[in-house]
Amino acid sequence: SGKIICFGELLLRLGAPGQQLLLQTPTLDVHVGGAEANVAVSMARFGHAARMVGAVADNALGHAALGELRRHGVDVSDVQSVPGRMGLYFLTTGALHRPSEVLYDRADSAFVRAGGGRHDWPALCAGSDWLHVSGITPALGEVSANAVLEAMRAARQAGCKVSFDGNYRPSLWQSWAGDAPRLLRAIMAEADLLFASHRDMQVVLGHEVREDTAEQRFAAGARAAFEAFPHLSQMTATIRDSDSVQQQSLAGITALRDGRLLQTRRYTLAGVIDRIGTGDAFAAGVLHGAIEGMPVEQALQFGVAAGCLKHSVPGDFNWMGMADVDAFLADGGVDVKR
Ligand code: KDG
Repeated sequence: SGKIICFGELLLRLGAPGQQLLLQTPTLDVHVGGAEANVAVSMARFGHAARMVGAVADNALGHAALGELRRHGVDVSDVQSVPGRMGLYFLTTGALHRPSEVLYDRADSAFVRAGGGRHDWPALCAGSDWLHVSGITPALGEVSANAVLEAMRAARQAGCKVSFDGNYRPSLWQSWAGDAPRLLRAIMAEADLLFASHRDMQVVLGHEVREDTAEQRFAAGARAAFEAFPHLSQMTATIRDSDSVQQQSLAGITALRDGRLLQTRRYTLAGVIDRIGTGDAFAAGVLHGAIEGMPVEQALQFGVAAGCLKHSVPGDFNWMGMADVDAFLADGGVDVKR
């Protein structure tokens, strides 16, 4: 097992129960989320020493969020409690062909105000094997973006590997005032392991990736990533299909620098309970594979299995552990395409 630090914003999720609309529900279900926290929880569940780094509001909401992470065995001693408000998001779960909707209420949160908190990055990174960050934090503003870069650079200096998940969130990038392509380029250049979809690469490229199929779009994005980042040896993503909300299909895909695409079989998931956090469950699975020294194909398979299982668990966190993933995988398979 390994030591991983996850840096990012913890959010509270307020969801309309069942298939209700926010407009009609008198009650809301509260869950704790935040993409990097979701990864930290999965990693702890897989038996790694996971440490969350960041800042939360110094009030009952922030303390509750920390309590949830502790419950999963995530070390939260480097999440600072600072003045300000917790970032929130409201969720309406989709039904039939009505997609789910996320409404952010996170502007000027305690995390953003504190620039993610003040941390001794060299010391944190020296004691860790991996740092995991995502494109959500830089999309929150310049101060957060600089904090991500600082963390990543400290990690590289300390010989701690860096995992970056683009996690493209259009509503956050739309309000970004600066040069987003340049920023994301600088960030991705620091990553050892890159999770990115063609949508993340569109931000980097500053133009659309036009291909017919999801696989082709991913491959085009990966080619662009390999051109832009000579040190990168692989790029990974999930490919999903969301025509119907209750039935999803999910596959894991990795492009290797030598031009090969590794793709898992596509799993069809009927009766979806909750698909928020799928990408994070997947990233954690792939990271787990990397830490355990699995071949890329096997790590990809483990990641997609974890992502599939997340669809069965309410909330953002994936409660599934290694035994659950292994049981799921008894049924798995990877196709190698040229
Ligand atoms: O990946 C899941 C996240 O989107 C969710 O936890 C909320 O962190 C979040 C965000 O910023 O969208």
